[in-house]
Amino acid sequence: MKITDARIFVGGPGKNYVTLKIVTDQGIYGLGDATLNNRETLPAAYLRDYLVPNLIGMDPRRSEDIWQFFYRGAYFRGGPIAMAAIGAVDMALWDIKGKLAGLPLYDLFGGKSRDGALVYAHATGADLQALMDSVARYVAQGYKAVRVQCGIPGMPTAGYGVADKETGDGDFITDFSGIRPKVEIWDTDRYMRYMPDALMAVRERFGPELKILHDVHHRLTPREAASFAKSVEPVGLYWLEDPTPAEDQGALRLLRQHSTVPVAIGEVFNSIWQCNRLIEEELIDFIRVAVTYAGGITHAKRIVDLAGLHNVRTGFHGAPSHSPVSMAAQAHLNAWAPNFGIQEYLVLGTPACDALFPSAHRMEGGLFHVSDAPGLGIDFDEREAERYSYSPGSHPVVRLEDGTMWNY
Ligand code: GCO
Ligand code: MG
Repeated sequence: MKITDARIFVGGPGKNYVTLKIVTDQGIYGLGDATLNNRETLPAAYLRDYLVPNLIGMDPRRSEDIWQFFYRGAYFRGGPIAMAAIGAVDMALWDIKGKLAGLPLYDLFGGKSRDGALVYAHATGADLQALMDSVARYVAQGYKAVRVQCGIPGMPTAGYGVADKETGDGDFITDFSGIRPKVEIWDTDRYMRYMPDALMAVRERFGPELKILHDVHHRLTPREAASFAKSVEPVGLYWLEDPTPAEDQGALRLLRQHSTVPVAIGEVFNSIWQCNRLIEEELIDFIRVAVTYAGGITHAKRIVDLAGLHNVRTGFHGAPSHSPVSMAAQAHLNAWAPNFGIQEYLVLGTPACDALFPSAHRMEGGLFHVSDAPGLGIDFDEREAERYSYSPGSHPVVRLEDGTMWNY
């Protein structure tokens, strides 16, 4: 069996999805997602210039060797761009493998460990009242877990994950448009004073059953994070996400010594070497990698297995940055993983997305039900893709009030 063609598409409804389609001499094809938010042209170029020319003629069944060939063979290994490109190839090869076997991927991993996978949605509000309304809408739809972010009185700009206007459904998506980033101003003291009470107010309004998550988005120092974690303890959070910038694996030791709040980190990681210490020292409770830029199913599964040895559960990244292709890959891992925790969920379900990526994956009652079609169980409509093209974007940048650059 041989790979005869590999095509890359960039674009999608409101997003620059990077979709890879690998075609074989047996008519079976596989799909992969290399979307890297606001740097989408780079994994696309890495695929086009380096990986695709090598893929032609390879046996697609040898997904492990192909992964090693591209990873070890690069000499300058890793990084989000290369790993997103390798990740897309890997997903597509697993998709082909599943189609060849006539089995959904979860069966190749070891079979289903659960029927539906718990997901969480993003609730947000410019103020606490708007946040409450947003949470109420998700609860009414059957969500059992909700991430909550809200505006802070006196904060110069809206802050991470916060609606700066009435969005109607409360499902706020950051405005990434334009190549020059928008500037947000951040004030740690205001955040630390206000947010614990706001989170407690959500707990009091919605009761003990709702799983409440909160994302600090890398904004605190290790000492601040430890102090913040202590102050939110009475809320009973499901998790506290990215309390500190993720590069420093030692930063969470202080938090761990002072608090038992569950910690989730890892959406920016692209290698097991960025989280092995966090996992082995049991400094975290949830690992947040994404199959996209963590090198595909082959590498993400290694991280999940290591995590399982240390009581660390999964909480895969699922921001709108990911196309339904990598969300499908994660859905198969979620169905199988003995140490599954929760899945962030925002992508699938819009009519435009469903038209571009048809599938039988479905959400019901706050649970994600994976399709039992062979492979990833997702398709890609190339004619529909012709409607979309690349549009440049940028993450906002963050400064303190005196102008100092801070972490977005
Ligand atoms: C999350 C993330 C995202 C990121 C985004 C950056 O928890 O969902 O923090 O919202 O900000 O993926 O591109
Ligand atoms: Mg996050």
